[in-house]
Amino acid sequence: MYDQIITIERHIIEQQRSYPEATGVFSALMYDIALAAKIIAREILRAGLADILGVAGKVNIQGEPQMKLDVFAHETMVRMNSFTGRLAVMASEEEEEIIPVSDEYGTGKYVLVFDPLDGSSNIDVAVSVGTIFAIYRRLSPKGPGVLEDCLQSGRYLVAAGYVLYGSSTVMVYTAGRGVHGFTLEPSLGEFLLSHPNIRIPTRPKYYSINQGYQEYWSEGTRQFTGWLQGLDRDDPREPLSVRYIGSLVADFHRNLLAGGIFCYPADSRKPRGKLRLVYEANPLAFITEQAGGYASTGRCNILDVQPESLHQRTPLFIGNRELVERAEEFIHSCDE
Ligand code: P6P
Repeated sequence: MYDQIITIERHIIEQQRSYPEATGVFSALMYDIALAAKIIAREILRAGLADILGVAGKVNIQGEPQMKLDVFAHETMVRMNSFTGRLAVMASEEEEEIIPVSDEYGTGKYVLVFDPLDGSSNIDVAVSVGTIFAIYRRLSPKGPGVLEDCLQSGRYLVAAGYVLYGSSTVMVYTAGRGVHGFTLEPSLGEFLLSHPNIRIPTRPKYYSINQGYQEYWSEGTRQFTGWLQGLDRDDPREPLSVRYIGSLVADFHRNLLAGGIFCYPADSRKPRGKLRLVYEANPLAFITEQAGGYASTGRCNILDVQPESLHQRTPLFIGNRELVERAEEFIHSCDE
């Protein structure tokens, strides 16, 4: 029975064996992220109870004022990666500027960008939330990393992943050799391999979009969603079920496992969409492509977009390739 228990640490080491030149630094970086995920998971679980049990929910065990969970997640990711000498620089959804790594502990060859807790507004209603991360090799030659290290296109990603804090805590990552999912076994404090070699199902089941914004959509997006619902007389199809949680990682994870498409299009109020290119769309696009799917802005592959600023937004259509390409066709033919 025990030879079937594969921890994320063992999995990363086995993946590392495929890279003869590997020095182990990348593997150690992935452990650091997995540990940060465990710390964040514990706090999220406790935060809910703090409100219910009335424990000193407004001060933490050090007697400090209780942080907002997204700040806590951000601080945890930064702390777990600042003094390891593995990174040149970090960037977070929670910080306007890049986060230089202390020279005191040496700077490494990797770059880590992340959204520490996406969808955190959902916590109060016990909806799943998530951490999203992406890893690049540095471009700058040495010393503290710079902004350009964080503005690489998704084509240069070394690894990407997310952690879903829900009914269970699931960590999914790719290092360019398939997509692998691990479920946290709280009694062991270990992420155990639960979803080896994830492939997006050929037959999609769901589509995810905020239908409430329909009046702001472009004609192309409107016609595309009509097609998804089987309403296009010229090209009738089996209607897909709509599922929209309003928490990106939760919606993405369900569609990755069950098949489908998640859409956050540009609209008349948000001409560049809402979601962030660098630390949301790019990592999820890399994972999707590794799982046999595709991610687009509606006009081109997300991974080919050259970021111009750290927090820039992008429209996002991500999931089954045939659905995403159909979205591109509607947008290409209907929108200017
Ligand atoms: P809307 C949460 O605020 C978030 O950033 C993503 O997690 C989610 O997919 C999206 O925004 C939901 O946005 O405009 O539909 O509420």
